[in-house]
Formats: sequence, structure tokens, C-alpha cells
Amino acid sequence: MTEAFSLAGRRVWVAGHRGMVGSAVVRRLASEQCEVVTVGRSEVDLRRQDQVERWMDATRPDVVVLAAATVGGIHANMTRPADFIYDNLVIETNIIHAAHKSGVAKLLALGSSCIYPREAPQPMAEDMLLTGPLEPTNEWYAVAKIAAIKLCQAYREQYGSDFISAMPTNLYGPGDNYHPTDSHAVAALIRKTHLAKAASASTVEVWGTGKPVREFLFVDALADALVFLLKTYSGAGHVNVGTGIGHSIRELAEAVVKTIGFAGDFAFDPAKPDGMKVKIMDVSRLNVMGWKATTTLEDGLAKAYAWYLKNAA
Ligand code: GFB
Repeated sequence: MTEAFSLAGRRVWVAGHRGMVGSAVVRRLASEQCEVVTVGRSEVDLRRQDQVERWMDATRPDVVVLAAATVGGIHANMTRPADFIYDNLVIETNIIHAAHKSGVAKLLALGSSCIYPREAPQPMAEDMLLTGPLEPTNEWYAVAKIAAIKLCQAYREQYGSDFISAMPTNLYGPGDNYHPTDSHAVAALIRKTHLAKAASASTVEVWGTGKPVREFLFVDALADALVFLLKTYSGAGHVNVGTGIGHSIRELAEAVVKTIGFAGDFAFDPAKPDGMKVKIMDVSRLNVMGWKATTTLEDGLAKAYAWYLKNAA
């Protein structure tokens, strides 16, 4: 691997270090020769431009990983559209503009596979962006994340800033949010299956039909890919980060049940939304650059469940 950008001796601000992605990035950066800086919510509200700019002026990071975001699963996205569009737009705008003003050498913004059109051909390649209408169950979040890509491109074009963006697929792992309704599918199914087993229930509830197909990436693998991109990639185009492998929600639920050892059946609830029918990324661009996901769903789920048992059960 040729290193175009060295992290050695750099001060790296991980914005969103308490979240699942940010905390994985902090873990991964521990094996780099850099200084990691973070700031808590009580000190800096990232939705406040003055607070973000003051923090940047005082801290002067060389590198920013923009992992701060208001996130959630399909239900959270559908019920809190204003939070999802406002929080994310303003956080990205504040951080990216402050990074430009304080002369940050490299910034990496995080997006999501939901930026792609609802009817995009599968797997979805980077050039499918803005080729059609978005999936309505997450369009507010998607619009904000598309804006992040465009912000990076605009500052690159006008000021030559080395701002890049990466679009991860559906994520899971240590530090995930296990909220009963607002979590993503993996965390929700781990929690519900664990509780069903503990209660000796005969079924575990699965939202929707079980037919939608998703791609699941273990968050520590994502963190490794992000460090790889920071070191090796500079360009206007966003980069997909995933496994390229799709699983139906039924298959996911089966894998979770196997991990936890639950003997009951599934109770599908078709009144709950399925969301996008299929969402799989084309990750050939990242693979050609030299990074490939290696964690299997089985291994990743075992680690996620171990974290849940220790921290959230
Ligand atoms: O992970 P998830 O909430 O989000 O749901 P999306 C994925 C699929 O799992 C949907 C089904 O078809 C759900 O109906 N599912 C089954 C469940 N049981 C459950 C459950 O108990 N909880 C949840 N949450 N789902 C997200 C976007 O969409 O994708 C985010 O909402 C983000 O903004 C993320 O972009 C990547 O994959 O549908």
C-alpha cells in the first residue's frame, strides 16, 4: 500500500467519538502514531456554529473524521424527519466549514448507503448517486448525507481542501444503539431475541416481511477501511464501504437466533415497514484500491452479542 497521507504525528479529531462508528475509529487509531482528540456534547454542541469554530480554533486538529450524526433505524428515520435532516445538515456544515477555516489538512465525512435511489440497480455503484428518487423511509437522512458529499466536493473545488467522503452500508457491532424502537435491524433483533430467550417465549418479532435484502458491515471493519482511505485516498468522488454481500432480513434473523441460541419461531409483522427492497453496495472501487472486508456475519454477530451482554443487556 502506498501511503499518500501519513497520520504520524497528526492530531486527529474524531467527531462523534461516543457513537458506534466514532468509538470504533478511536479504537482503530490507537494503533497509529497519531494523537486522537475528542470533545463531549456538554462542552461543544456540534449544531452550534460558534461552539464548533471556537473548539477548532483552540484545538487545531490536522485531521477530522466526521462521524457525528443523528442516526437510527427505519422507525426513527420515519418518525423524526426534522431531527434527521436538520441535525445532520447543520453538524456537517459547521464541521466542514470550520475545518476549512482552520486549515485542516484532511477531513473524512461519513455518509450512508441510503444516498442511492430507491430503484438503483443492485449492487449500487458510486455513479448511481442522484440518478433517481430516494427511498421515502429515509429520504431526510439521505438528503443530509448527499449534502455532506457535496460540501466536501465544493470545498475541494473552490479551496483545494483535501476533504473526502465514504458511504458505509448498514453497520453493527460494539457500541450499537439498542433502543427498543429507534435501533437498526441487527441491534433490534439481538435485543428482541435475547429477551425472547430469557422469557422462554415461543416467538421473536421481526418487522416487515423478512424479504428485504441488506448488507451488514462490522463496525471495526469500517473503521479499518476509513483509516485506509485517510492514508491512501484523495479525490472528489465518494467511496462505498461494505461487503458487497446481501442477506435477507429473514437470513439475518436466523443468524441472530443461531448466535443467541433461541429455539422459537419468527413472528413477522407485515404492518411494520420493509423500506428499500434491496440495498447492496458495489464495493469494487474500494477493493481495487486495496481494501476488502473480511469479518464474516457469524463472527461479527458473536462480537456484537458479547458487547450487548456486557454493556446493554
Ligand atoms: O436497519 P433498518 O432499521 O434500516 O431496517 P434500513 C432494515 C430492515 O430490517 C427493514 C427490518 O426491512 C426492517 O423492517 N427489521 C426487522 C427491523 N425487524 C426489525 C426491527 O426490530 N427493527 C428494525 N429497525 N428493523 C436504514 C436507514 O434503513 O439504513 C438509515 O433508516 C441508514 O437512515 C441505514 O441509512 C443504513 O436499512 O431500512
